[in-house]
Amino acid sequence: MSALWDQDPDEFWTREGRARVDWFTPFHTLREWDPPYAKWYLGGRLNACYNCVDRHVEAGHGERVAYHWEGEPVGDRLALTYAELQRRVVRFTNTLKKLGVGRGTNVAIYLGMVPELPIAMLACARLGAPHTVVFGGFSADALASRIDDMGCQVLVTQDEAWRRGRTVPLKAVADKAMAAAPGVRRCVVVRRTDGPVSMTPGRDVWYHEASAHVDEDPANCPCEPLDAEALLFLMYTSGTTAKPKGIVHTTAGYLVGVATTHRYVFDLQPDTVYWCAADIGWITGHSYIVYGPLCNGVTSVLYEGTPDFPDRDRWWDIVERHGVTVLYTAPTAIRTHMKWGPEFAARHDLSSIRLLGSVGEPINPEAWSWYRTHIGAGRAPVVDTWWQTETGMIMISPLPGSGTLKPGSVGRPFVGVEAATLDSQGRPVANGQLVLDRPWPAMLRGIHGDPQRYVDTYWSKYPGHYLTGDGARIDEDGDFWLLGRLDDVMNVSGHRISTIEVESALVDDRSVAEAAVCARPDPRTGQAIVAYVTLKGGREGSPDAVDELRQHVADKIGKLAVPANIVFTPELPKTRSGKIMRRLLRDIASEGSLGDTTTLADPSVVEEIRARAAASV
Ligand code: 6R9
Repeated sequence: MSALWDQDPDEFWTREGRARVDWFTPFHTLREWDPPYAKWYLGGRLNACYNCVDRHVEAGHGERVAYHWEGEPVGDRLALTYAELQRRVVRFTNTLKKLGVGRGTNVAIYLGMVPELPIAMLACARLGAPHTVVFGGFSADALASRIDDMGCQVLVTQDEAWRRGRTVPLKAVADKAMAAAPGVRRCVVVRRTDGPVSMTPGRDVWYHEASAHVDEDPANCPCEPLDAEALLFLMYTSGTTAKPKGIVHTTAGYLVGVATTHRYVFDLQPDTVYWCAADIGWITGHSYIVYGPLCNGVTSVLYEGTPDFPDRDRWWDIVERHGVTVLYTAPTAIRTHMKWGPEFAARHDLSSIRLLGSVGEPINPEAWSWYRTHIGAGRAPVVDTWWQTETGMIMISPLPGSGTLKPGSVGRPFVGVEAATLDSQGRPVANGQLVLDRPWPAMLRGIHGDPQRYVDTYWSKYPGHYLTGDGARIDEDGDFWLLGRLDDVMNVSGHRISTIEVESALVDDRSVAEAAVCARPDPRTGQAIVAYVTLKGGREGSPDAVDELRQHVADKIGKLAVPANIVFTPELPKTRSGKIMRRLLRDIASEGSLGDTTTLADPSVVEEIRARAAASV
């Protein structure tokens, strides 16, 4: 495989651009780079849905399974072939058309891991209607702000989602969001649990009713030929301010980038059964459950539930039944299985597994070894893949069969990716800020509605270099080791959450005077959120106050952002110029040494907080 790395990047991406994707009009120019803006495959016209669905059917692969869908309730399953996927996508597309969706209509999708989720995304792509998928764990406020920011006119949701045998009322949350974001004209509701929902006449329609008499013939529902740079979707992600950023991904470069990396990193073979156990609501799911695997025409598993329902061997039962050959998941999930013990995996025959992947946060060597030993029978390579919502595709990763794998290292940059580590002066060093130096096909095209923020966030610290926000070390062999975020972004169970976003949610509670948030290491979730809170009027904290604040953060952002610890303190440690000393709070939370405290305005505050932190829940 090392031959892959030796290729000229432009030749490589030209060839992959032709090989991975079918074009309605071929591209004439590989790339235009007008820093910090890149365009790829200029002049080309294509459709992502056509490439993910129709062409496979036209090529005679209609009977191949696209998704083995596993519902959370045991036995609730569906083998969706490419032909059946095509019928369902056409049906969804025609239903959206009836509701006035066409090229350029923005659509928000708030669904759990049901087959209609990829189907709705593909229907949007077929029409040239950009989508934004909002993870089902986000709150009404978070959903509303995304709908508003993108200007979505249509929302697709479901009655309720299954979660560990209970139901989560997605439509009720969507109702609240639509009340706060009145731009939504139509809401399509997929029936899943048949639980109670309220429908607003004129706005809300049941999908099964609206689609009842809709044509399923692809011949009458052509895929729109779209410009290579047509907006495919926005994915909102946390930055270093309270407002999430709408990361812009366009059609051709994104599709070629994810299909190419998916093919090489996961060493696809004709018999590959691939399972990425992420949620489609995150970039990992977009790139490596939907667009990459479908573009490559592979068979994937799509699972609705959690790893421990009804028992802790659920994943391994799925692997065994479908003969999964490639499994791609996050370190936090691996550590959870590790905590439960290897006996659950041992109940099943996992001998089909050939390759294991990891993504989302640094994987500690213990988890890496456990994964390889207990899931990979001690022989499957583990590829640790580094990338971001912004990069769209895997950027740094070992390639299977290309040399020794080092537990904890993400290996080397992918073909055509130039990565470096810089010190604060911008000089290359062995251990520093990870930057990317050359445009790649799936790179973000900007932040929706905020070009200045795009420049400020990624391109101003080191002009000409894309700033990842991560720290990394490069060893003597040129292998990369990721060291975590260097900015105010936390990583909890592989989910990106900004400290400022959580602080704003806390301060929004009427009882809170001031709040500071940081992360501490956590053996299972990687990081856990610690909040230091000063209540108004000198009030002391109480267990009720803790519950209230946790609920408030869940309402403002979602349960994923709820602090693990809340430390009430009469004062926050500040510099003489009034800045909160976050580093100090991080040190306290991590029970590390406190370092330099000489700039503190009132040193006694620290001891007080330390004592309270030790006693916090
Ligand atoms: C794909 C995804 C991106 C941030 C990234 C980094 C962390 C992702 C990693 C990793 C170490 C890996 N990250 N993969 N850190 N090793 N293999 O996760 O996107 O949600 O945008 O998060 O996640 O800190 O900057 P996203």
